[in-house]
Amino acid sequence: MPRPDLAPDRADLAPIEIASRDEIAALQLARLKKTLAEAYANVPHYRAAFEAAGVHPEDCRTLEDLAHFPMTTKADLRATYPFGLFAVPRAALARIHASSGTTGKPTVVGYTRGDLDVWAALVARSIVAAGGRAGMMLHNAYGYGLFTGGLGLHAGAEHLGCVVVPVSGGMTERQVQLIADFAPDIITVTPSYLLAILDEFRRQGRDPRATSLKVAILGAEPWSEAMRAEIEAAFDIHAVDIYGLSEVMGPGVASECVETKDGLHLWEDHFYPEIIDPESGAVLPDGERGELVLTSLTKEAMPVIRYRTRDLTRLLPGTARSFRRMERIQGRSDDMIILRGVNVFPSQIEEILLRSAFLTGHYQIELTREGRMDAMAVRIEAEPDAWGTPALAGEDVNLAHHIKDTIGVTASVAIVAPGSIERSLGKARRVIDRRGQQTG
Ligand code: DLL
Repeated sequence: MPRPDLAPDRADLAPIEIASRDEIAALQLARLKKTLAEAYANVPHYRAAFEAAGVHPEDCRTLEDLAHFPMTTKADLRATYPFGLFAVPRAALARIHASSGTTGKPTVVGYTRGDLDVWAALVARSIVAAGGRAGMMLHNAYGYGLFTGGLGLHAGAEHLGCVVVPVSGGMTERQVQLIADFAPDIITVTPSYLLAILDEFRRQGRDPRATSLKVAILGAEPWSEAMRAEIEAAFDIHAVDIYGLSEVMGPGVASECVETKDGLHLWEDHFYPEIIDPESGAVLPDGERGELVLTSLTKEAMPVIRYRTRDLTRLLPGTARSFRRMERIQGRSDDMIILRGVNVFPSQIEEILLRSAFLTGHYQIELTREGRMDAMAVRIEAEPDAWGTPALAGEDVNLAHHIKDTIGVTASVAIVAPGSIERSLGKARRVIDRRGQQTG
């Protein structure tokens, strides 16, 4: 049976989503000028950074002029920890979120009541783009707490008028039980945790294709087209991509439209995107791959000017909406593996591994140093039905060849038993780099 057509009616879209490019640019410029002026007036860090760069908010006369303004990095957030980039007094704040960060202090972000309203409206817009409607039930398995995923999706779903089931991550057995008993239409979750939920369906002997679910809204970590195909087939649902980051807001900065599934439309009325060359910092033309840099256009508590996301993508013209699209994030520049001089992203390896029908999306990449040579070992779990059968014979060697042919790096591939790779409740840890731990 074909999956239901979930494309929203044009009447369900905000007028700006289908406005002309000129209208969008005019709105962006007006909002950008205001944001620069407020950041300069209210945040000492921005005033100092603008002055050091010899620019003043009034120098921004066109959208392209933004390129003269200094960029902001995660290090700037750390240096001003916890509240140094806030533009409003404490009493004007309504919420704080933070991302744990692998090293050192967390990155702290703040929201006014108005910021929370905009965020909810943009997540609601993202849910509509994914095929959601008022009245649908949404099972939210993103983690609640300081992470923006849980509360972000929650507020957006309520704003739209969905029935929210605030499950959060974890207790996978219960996730399956609640999906079976409550019959939700939508699930919001990281793609890797949805695979853990899929395992649990099978463990309980339940048919994942027989659920009430129509669409999964997946994000917070990189995933591939091959993973989309696997998830859509396994659950017989639509799987769409949602992007965001706490420094800029949280989930709902960009989202995929279910009718096209061709990358994520950036909600350009609230965020101005640029793509830069990560080495030189130069702004690149649309269509070229580089690092995504985002400027908030309406944020009150913590405006961000030219925030370097570290996420690698490219900008493409709009299709289902007037806003520009960004291609699925290939990975973060921090996660790029440099192996014997070749740059590799885990998502490229994933794309190759998942072409095999006998393998699952549970995989991990381990980097070690043998002598002075770096080595990459990939472990991937077999589908339970295939494990121990001749179907897998020679598959490891085939995959290693594919990786060598396609990406140009030598990797060893081991197909391992179902359940042997650590599951995450949120963002999966794909790469374990042990190269610093060894001497050779
Ligand atoms: O992960 C916000 C979020 C929650 C997005 C739920 C989508 C769904 P952070 O914890 O601050 O915020 O992490 C942000 O996660 O810079 C990307 O590297 C990565 N990321 C987020 N969405 C995607 C995606 C949330 N759809 C960082 N594809 C970002 C690839 C993503 N990477």
